[in-house]
Amino acid sequence: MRFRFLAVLALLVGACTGTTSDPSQYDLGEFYIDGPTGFVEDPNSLTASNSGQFAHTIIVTNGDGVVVAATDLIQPGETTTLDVDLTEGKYQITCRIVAEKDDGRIVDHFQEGMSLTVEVSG
Ligand SMILES: [Cu+2]
Repeated sequence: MRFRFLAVLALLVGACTGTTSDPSQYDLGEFYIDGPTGFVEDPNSLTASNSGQFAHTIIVTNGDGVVVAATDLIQPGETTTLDVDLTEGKYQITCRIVAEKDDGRIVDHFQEGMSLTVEVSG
């Protein structure tokens, strides 16, 4: 009887420590934002890691285009956690860096593809 109880406890501990990846983790680079596109409830925070060679940002806008959360510049190799308070609805996560290259060309990270639509369903 005692042995069976220990076996059940071991299963429960295994279930709790089975996942190590952050479910609200986003990866940034040139020029993409990779990460989850749906949440069943407010994730409370988003984590963004910059795997690229340029600085990036995470800007969260709601369905009306209003900014509801934003990071400062995230330097290459850095990870930032952004607190959010998201009600049910669709949001857009974007990087809004607009930089001028040495040759005078303007690079808009949003237009280059750093945009992701995320839905909070409850
Ligand atoms: Cu960017």
